[in-house]
Amino acid sequence: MRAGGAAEVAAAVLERRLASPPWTPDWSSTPVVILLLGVNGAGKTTTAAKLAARLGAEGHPALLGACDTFRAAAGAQLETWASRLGVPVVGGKPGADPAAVAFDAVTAGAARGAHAVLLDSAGRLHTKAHLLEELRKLVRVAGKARAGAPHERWLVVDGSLGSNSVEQARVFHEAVGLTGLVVTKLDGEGRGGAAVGIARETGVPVRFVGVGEAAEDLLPLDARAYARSLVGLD
Ligand SMILES: Nc1nc2c(ncn2[C@@H]2O[C@H](COP(=O)(O)OP(=O)(O)O)[C@@H](O)[C@H]2O)c(=O)[nH]1
Ligand SMILES: [Mg+2]
Repeated sequence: MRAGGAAEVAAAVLERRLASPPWTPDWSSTPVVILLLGVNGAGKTTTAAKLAARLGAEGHPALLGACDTFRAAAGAQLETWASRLGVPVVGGKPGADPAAVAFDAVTAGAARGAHAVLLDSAGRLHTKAHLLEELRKLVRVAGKARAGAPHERWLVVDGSLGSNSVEQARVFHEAVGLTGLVVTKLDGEGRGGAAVGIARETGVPVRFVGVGEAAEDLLPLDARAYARSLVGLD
C-alpha cells in the first residue's frame, strides 16, 4: 500500500474513534452548568472565558464561576476575562471554599437568567487526593444549587503534552465522571494525540479544541480534520 494510502486508512480509523454526535445541551432547562477541570496550566480558565464568549455569541448568555480560590491570581485572571467580555462572574476570597463559590455561581446564574454557568476550578492543591476530594465536593454542592448540576464535567487537556495525560484523565474520570474533553493549544507544536487515548480510555467525546489564546480561539471538534492532522495529512 502506498504511504499516502496507509495514512488515509489511519486517519479514517482515528476519525471513527473521535467522532461523536454533536453537543446538544438542553437549553429548555437553564442554566446548563459546566465544570471545567484538569491540571494546572491545561487551559481551564482560558477555556471558560472562550466558552462564555462562544455561547454568548450564539444567544446563550453565560455566567462565570471562579472556583479556583487556591491562587488569588486565578480569580483575577477570570475577572479580567469577564470584564473584557462583559460577562458576569461570581467568585470568592482567596482560600474560600470552591464548593461554596460553585453554589453561589449556580444560584446567581439561575436568578439572573443565564443560560450557562461555567465553573472554573483549581488544578493544583497540596495533594492529588485533596484536589480530587475538593472536586467531588464541588460536584455534590453544585447539585444542591440545581438538580443535575454540573450537567457537564469537561476535562481540559493540554494538547501539546504527551500520553501521560491518559492516566490523569482516568483519575479525574473515576473521581467525578467526565462527560467531555477540551483539547487546548492545538495551535502549538503538539498535535493533541493524547486525546485519542483519553477518549478511548474514558469513552467521552472531545467537545471543543483550543487553537490560540484569544476569545474566539475555541472551536467545536472537527473529527475529520483532527484525525487527518494527527497522521500528518492536510
Ligand atoms: N496557544 C494557546 N495557548 C493557550 C490555549 N489555551 C490556553 N492557553 C494558554 O495557556 C496558559 C494556561 O492557561 P490557563 O487557562 O491559565 O490554564 P489553567 O491553569 O488550566 O486555568 C495561558 O497562558 C493561556 O493563554 C490555546 O488553545 N492555545
Ligand atoms: Mg486557571
